[in-house]
Amino acid sequence: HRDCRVSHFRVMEHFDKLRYSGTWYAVAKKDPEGLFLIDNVVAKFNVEPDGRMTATARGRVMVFRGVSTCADMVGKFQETDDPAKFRMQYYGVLSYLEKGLDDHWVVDTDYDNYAVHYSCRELAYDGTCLDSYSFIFSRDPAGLTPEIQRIVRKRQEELCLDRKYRVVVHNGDC
Ligand code: DAO
Repeated sequence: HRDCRVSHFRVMEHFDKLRYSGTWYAVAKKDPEGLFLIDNVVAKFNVEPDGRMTATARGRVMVFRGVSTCADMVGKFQETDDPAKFRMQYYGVLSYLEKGLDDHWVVDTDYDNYAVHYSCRELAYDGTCLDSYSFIFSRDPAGLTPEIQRIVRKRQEELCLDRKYRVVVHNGDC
């Protein structure tokens, strides 16, 4: 029987934000309620001189009902007791874009090929997640090797999100 309580999910051990920095292509995504980032999603993580992690992301986003555009988003990360668990404050370069404060957990990464991200926006009374989103990131926009796909699938199951992901296409739209 699987444990789907969010506080019991395992995240990356000894997370190293410097090795994590650089460009990541979103190759798959589990959407939250009211999806925002649609496709062509590329995130660039940085470590600022003061040691804080920041990110910029570009991609096709939903602006309002059925209308999408390419947008640049900015994320600033607050650290927590767990080095792999951040609070991410995000906003759009243009004021009408979505903004908010989300959990940003690095569940697993080998730094060179793949990363599994997770964010729960709303907990249920039993500690499971009511509204989550999750990105599968790849260093290579062409995707992940079968060997790494097996690792990623395992993590998706552990997050109780197996079969909830869709492919994020990169077709040069943004
Ligand atoms: O796509 O539906 C959704 C939720 C995503 C919200 C976060 C978007 C902003 C990301 C900022 C850069 C960090 C990768």
